[in-house]
Amino acid sequence: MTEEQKAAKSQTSSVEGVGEYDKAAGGWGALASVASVLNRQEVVLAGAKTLLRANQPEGFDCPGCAWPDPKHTSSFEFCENGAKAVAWESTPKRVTPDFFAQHTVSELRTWSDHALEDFGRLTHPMVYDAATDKYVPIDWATAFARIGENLRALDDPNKAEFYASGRASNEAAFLFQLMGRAFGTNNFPDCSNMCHEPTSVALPPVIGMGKGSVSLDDFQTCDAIFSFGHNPGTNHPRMMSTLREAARRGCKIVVFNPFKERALERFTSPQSVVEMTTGGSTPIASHYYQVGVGGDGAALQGIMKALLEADRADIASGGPGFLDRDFIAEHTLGFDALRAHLEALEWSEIEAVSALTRARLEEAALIYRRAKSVIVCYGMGITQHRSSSSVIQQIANLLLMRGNIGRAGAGICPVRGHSNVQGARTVGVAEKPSEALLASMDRVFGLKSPRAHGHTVVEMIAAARSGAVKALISLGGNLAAAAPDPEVTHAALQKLDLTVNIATKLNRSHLLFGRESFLLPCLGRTESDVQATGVQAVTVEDSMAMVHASRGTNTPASEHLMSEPAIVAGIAKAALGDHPVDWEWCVADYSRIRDLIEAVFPVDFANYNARVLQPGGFRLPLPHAERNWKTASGKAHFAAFKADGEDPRRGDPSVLLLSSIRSHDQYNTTIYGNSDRYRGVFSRRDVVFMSPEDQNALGLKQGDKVDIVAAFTPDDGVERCVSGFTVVSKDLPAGSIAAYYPEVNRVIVLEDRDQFSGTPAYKSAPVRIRKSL
Ligand SMILES: Nc1nc2c(c(=O)[nH]1)N[C@H]1C(S)=C(S)[C@@H](COP(=O)(O)OP(=O)(O)OC[C@H]3O[C@@H](n4cnc5c(=O)[nH]c(N)nc54)[C@H](O)[C@@H]3O)O[C@H]1N2
Ligand SMILES: Nc1nc2c(c(=O)[nH]1)N[C@H]1C(S)=C(S)[C@@H](COP(=O)(O)OP(=O)(O)OC[C@H]3O[C@@H](n4cnc5c(=O)[nH]c(N)nc54)[C@H](O)[C@@H]3O)O[C@H]1N2
Ligand SMILES: [Mo]
Repeated sequence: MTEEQKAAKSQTSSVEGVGEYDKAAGGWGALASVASVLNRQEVVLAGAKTLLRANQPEGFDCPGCAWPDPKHTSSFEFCENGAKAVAWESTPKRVTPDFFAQHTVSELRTWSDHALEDFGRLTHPMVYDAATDKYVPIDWATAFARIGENLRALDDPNKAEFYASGRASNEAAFLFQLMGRAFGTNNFPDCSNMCHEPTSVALPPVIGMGKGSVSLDDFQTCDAIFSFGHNPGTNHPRMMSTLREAARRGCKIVVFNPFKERALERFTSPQSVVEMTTGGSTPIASHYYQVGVGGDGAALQGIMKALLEADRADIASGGPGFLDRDFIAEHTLGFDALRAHLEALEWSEIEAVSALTRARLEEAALIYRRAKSVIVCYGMGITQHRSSSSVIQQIANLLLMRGNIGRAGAGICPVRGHSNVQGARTVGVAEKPSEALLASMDRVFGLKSPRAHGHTVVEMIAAARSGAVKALISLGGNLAAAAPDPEVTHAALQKLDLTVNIATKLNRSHLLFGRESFLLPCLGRTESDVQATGVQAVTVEDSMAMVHASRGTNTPASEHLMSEPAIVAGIAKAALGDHPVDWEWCVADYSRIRDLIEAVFPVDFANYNARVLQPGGFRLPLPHAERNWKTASGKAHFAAFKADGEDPRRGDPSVLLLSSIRSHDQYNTTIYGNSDRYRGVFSRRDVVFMSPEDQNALGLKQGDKVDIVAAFTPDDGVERCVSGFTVVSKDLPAGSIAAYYPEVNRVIVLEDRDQFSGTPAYKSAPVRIRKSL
């Protein structure tokens, strides 16, 4: 019996596959789960050996997440979900031309996301054949030539879109954006647009930089870590070592999350012999606040309001107060306006929206002010709402009030998703490029880069829907399944004339296209990449701006694969000839691409090729970490909260807010398996988590089958609904419910997004629940 079956069996619940997980996160359960994935993917010895090379100096960067490694030189650090990501890629299973000969595209569309990817790695370049409704093999040269012809036939370069998912290396991403810009467009919709885009747009105006300011070292000296809306036990398991060490030395860990996430409560380190052999674990959160979905802006303002009230009282009684007044005076603007804004807020409003009491928020404020140095970490629970950008600015405000940015043990820590999502942005994959980037590109390559901004993901979908764009080249990812509102998105993708997917595994995006569709299989991170001058390494940037090399060692999944840089170069040459570079020359030796990156970013990437060879790589400059504020005024800014979007419930308290989350057994749209161990769900994903209070109000009980319906039907008049979900009781704030992404994307309408960044409000979809018929 597997660990999961045992756990499921020991449950008291009468609902199939639903129960409690009463152990700490991590531990033997994590090891057992890895063994089971390795087995399912038929990864035996090769996979296990591959694992040992993850995040090693001579190995590859783990494709699992963007959390940094201790100097990227440590001994092997076990990570359950990193292991799954590696096993998923290094599987011996193959999707060959024979597979495609057996299944029409129409048939494949009826398969689940799990089933599509589970067949293994793509082996040959393929092209869609409308006559048979099948993908058929094509040779690389012909594929490139036809793609080039299609691109050249567009009467406007802005009719093409260049989508990137955050796994591509700096080298691949740089060539990709060079190709797009030389082609004449800034249409670079990116997975970031669905992820940490609010971080990238909200932080530059207030602290001068859209990246985190902390390094791993800061976690060793901070006195408190505030964690908002991220689930590291599942999504950044290596972060658990950092949190565990902090907790063990007495650092306060203060969590804001509607769910009681097990790993944030207690964790057994698979690295700890003592914990593993004695069944022990380490409590992680010292304080847990179950904030209502979408309530973080109110909670943060409540903490700041409480801090100001305590500060005023302290000053009145002759104390020094609790703000860093010197820092505020020397480094910031806008404090008085923020103070006035916070003072005018009603506690009743803060309590209603945050679902937390004034007393609890005062307690959080007390922990905050008692800590000398504080780090705030946050993830998708913060970035995927209607007012995410403004909420992130409240995080910056809170830190600035006590000078908690730009000194040891303190700072802001957006926890990024894809392993190189930050790097791809750094090297130019940006739909709203800075003038500095474009000027530099023009200088180095003799281009006249377009100045008009390009499309984000949501804007791209709207443009495809209206027929304004005709071609989509995707460097990885699964846009069709990741984007909101498949009702609209899928139809929009099916209006395109040209679809090109550079991918490792088959997914839904490869099945939703209009006329011509090419499927171009590429090497993965774990595989050895040999070009004309020999074996190549690529480089990536982690969540803390460390750039380091990654070198795969596995034999490629098929002899027909090409590397991502080589595929981009192939398309670029076919579309643009040798303009503005000799693409083949670049790809023959990736250090030439790094030289070009250095030429475009001479300060950040100075001596790129030499420095990346240093153990652990090098850190990109982070001026805000040195209190050098790259804002228009040269100061950091306090920015009062603006509810950019309307109230998601539109004033109707009976509307529930649905947060769409990841299970423990998935990587974004890649579904490894159907369980979510820590939340007590086994072998199924068709569940909706709901508090007993909401169930009572709706006359429901655990096990009932329900439909989830978007509360507000979009302009097209078509109701957005998903059916047959089973109610599972969870300790959640009333009015907050949750279910898995991407199954519920249908009820996330395109209009529901952060107004500033365009990021879909995946974590607060207004919905109603009705009993299934
Ligand atoms: N194994 C694995 N690793 C991954 C990924 C994966 O899918 N699987 N995805 C990668 C990517 S691209 C990303 S972006 C990251 C995602 O990593 P996370 O940021 O952890 O993303 P989620 O799992 O979507 O949800 C985050 C947490 O937010 C909480 N939450 C939901 N709504 C709210 C809210 O309104 N307020 C607050 N405070 N909390 C809320 C949820 O309960 C959950 O604990 O992980 C990366 N790493
Ligand atoms: N409802 C809801 N929707 C969401 C989210 C949510 O929390 N809720 N999260 C959003 C977030 S944070 C993100 S980042 C997006 C994710 O959006 P994407 O990044 O577009 O999606 P992924 O699922 O990560 O892409 C998986 C595919 O990438 C391909 N792939 C894997 N490895 C490689 C590689 O090395 N090279 C290439 N070329 N291809 C590779 C495989 O074919 C695989 O099928 O989804 C977003 N969508
Ligand atoms: Mo992400």
